[in-house]
Amino acid sequence: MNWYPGHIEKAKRRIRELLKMVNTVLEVRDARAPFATSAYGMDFSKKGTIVVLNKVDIADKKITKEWVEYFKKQGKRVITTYKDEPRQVFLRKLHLGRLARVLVVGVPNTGKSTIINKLKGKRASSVGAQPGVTRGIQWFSLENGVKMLDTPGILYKNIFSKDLAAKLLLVGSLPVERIDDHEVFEKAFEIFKRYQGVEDDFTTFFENFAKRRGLLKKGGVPDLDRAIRVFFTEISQGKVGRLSFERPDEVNPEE
Ligand SMILES: Nc1nc2c(ncn2[C@@H]2O[C@H](COP(=O)(O)OP(=O)(O)OP(=O)(O)O)[C@@H](O)[C@H]2O)c(=O)[nH]1
Ligand SMILES: [Mg+2]
Repeated sequence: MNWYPGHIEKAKRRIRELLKMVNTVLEVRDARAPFATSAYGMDFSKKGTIVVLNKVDIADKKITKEWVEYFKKQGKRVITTYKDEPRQVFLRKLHLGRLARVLVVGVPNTGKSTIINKLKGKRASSVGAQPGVTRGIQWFSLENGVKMLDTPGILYKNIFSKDLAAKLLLVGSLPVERIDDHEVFEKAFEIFKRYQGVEDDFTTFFENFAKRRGLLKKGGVPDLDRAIRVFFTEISQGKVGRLSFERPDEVNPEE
């Protein structure tokens, strides 16, 4: 299970260098799986770090509250947001000082560029539904001398567990078409079942999904591969409903 485009390794090196030039880090995580979407292997302890739980519009409200409490208990600054939150409301939460130098980091597809665009008030950085859209590193100037740096999504070189891969798939940080290990789909489906309260087994669920959507092969046979692809793409975009995939009490408190 490896999706590790060359630009990620390069980006990690650059981010470590750029850390020296900033005083603030916005660590953008997906509110649906804030542990799985932490910025792996980076040490931000010397910077003022704000954990941004993004996409709360498609996360489970109650579980998002649990996560906010979890991060507060750890002594971290945490804010929640979503792409349609008014700019002024978001800015107030961020509460950036004058001349703040801000590095925006996170795993692919968590909404880093969307946040920059909101703050810039226009489409300054490219945004896309698939992971790995931002390839380069770019400074953006805001009012009050604030400068922000958009960076490409980063990942572990080796994703160490299928559970982690499954959660990254569910939030769209790993591209569904790059997953070659069927167990990752099964694991992701188990997580979906647990949070959604679905009873079906894997094959029944995807056969029914394929039939419902008309995803059929010759002879009317359900096309399971396509059904899997469509389903996991839609769930990552929140089209299956407001769902979270991880709760604080499941994760190791050491982080
Ligand atoms: N529902 C919802 N979708 C969001 C939100 N923020 C971003 N998105 C969508 O998530 C996808 C990824 O957004 P980007 O801003 O490109 O994410 P990124 O973190 O810059 O991604 P990379 O550059 O690939 O690392 C896009 O389709 C956005 O429209 C949000 O708050 N809610
Ligand atoms: Mg981006």
